[in-house]
Amino acid sequence: MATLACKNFFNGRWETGVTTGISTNPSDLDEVVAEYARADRNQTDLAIRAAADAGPAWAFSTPQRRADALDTIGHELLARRDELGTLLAREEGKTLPEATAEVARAGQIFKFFAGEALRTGGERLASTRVGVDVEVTREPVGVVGLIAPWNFPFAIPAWKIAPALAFGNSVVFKPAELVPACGWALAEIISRAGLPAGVFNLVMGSGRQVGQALVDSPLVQAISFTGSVGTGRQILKDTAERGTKVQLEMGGKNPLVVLADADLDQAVDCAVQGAFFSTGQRCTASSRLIVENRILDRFVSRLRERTGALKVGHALQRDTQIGPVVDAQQLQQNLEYVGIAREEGAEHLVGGETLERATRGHFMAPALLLAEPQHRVAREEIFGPVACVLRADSYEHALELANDTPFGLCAGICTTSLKHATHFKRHAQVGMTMVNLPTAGVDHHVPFGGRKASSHGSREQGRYAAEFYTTVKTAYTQA
Ligand code: TXE
Repeated sequence: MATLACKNFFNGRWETGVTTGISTNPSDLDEVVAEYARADRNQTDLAIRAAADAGPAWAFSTPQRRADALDTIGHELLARRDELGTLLAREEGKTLPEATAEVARAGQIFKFFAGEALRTGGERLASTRVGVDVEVTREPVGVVGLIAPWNFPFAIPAWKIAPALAFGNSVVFKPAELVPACGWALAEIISRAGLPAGVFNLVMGSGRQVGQALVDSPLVQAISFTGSVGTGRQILKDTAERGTKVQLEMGGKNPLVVLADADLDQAVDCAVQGAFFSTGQRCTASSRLIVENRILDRFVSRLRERTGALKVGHALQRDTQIGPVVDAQQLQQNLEYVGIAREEGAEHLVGGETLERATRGHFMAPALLLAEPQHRVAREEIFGPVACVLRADSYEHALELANDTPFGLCAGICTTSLKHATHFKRHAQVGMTMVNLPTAGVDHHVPFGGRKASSHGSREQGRYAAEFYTTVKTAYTQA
């Protein structure tokens, strides 16, 4: 397929970078997906300046204008889901059905926030003083820097860009280096949606140059970041003195508890989907399967069989269930973790080796290990198709293990007991819980985010996104 030429977009114009980079297809390393413009700090500063200049007029634009623009973008994403899904599958490596669904979800997110632009309201309260009115309203924050990872190259940018624009902010968007073509394709749609020049800007390049310029700029009032814990914490430190508003979505080490009373088929389905689909490259992936002792053998034997039978291959092939790992570094990290787990004494149940296919790609057999809670494979985010099973003596023990992690994004339980499901929903120390569902796979219209080391700042998505993308004003009037 043809190689795309992708430029940056700032101040309403398409611009070349200071250097050119490429992205390749992880299913076929001989295929160059895109040649893209890489900006440096100076160019990023120009984009930030353009966003700052365009900000005030956009902030006072009518909600109808913002709603119309977002609706146009959402409509086009939905209409082109197959074509853009193919691009996503080529550049990131998720399977075609997963990729198409992601593009559709990005479209739905824009449509949701088109509605939110019109619904932005406030409150009017009686004052404690006679003859005084109090109004509480929401205003845009200003210039927002949006830093995205590679694993959801349409959906994550969508759930940052759409609310930012809906509430009247101007945007500088930096996609991850592995997926520039997806970022560019989204920007290209946004560039034709009738926004004034400078309101939306795309700047591609490295985290150290482009990302850091966003973090360091005094003109950027808010940063929304999704990525690794290390980078997220660094951003928090770097912005602390200026008091930039920061929202961080970082890692997960999500538990799926399987109790002895669970519907076994359903539990195995949840585990396979949650642990291995999207090649395990989801912050919501179920990487710890905490199984009650009484069904451990039966569960493990079924899960091992299902895992071993998963079809790993080229993301565009029809029968592929698990696409390739995103790049060589991530593949090496996954393989290293399988090695570390074995050295630490975990039992290797299935998978964990590289696979040869007709094309040169980063193919890996999903790996399953029977581990102990203190093993690194059970504590650290791996971000690949590597899951471990942990034994639990009882529900109480399972809950304790589920919460025994520095992370707190999501937690699932498979059970037919209402009592345990209800208790788990209340006591799991996470931002999202799932009962008889995989931990991965969430709705776009409700809050997304976690606790502990997984997240910082207010929630993304749904109506709760207003917390981050607006600032509240309290106005007093003497009648
Ligand atoms: O993340 P980074 P990477 C985890 C996962 C993965 C690891 C590394 O474990 O193996 O992170 O992935 C930009 N200032 N997750 O390298 O480096 C960077 O260019 C500002 C989990 O992709 O955190 C990219 O756009 N920005 C996660 C974004 O930050 C900087 C999803 C994320 O990059 C920057 C992705 C800097 N100094 C990775 N340095 C999840 N749980 O969802 C980098 N960036």
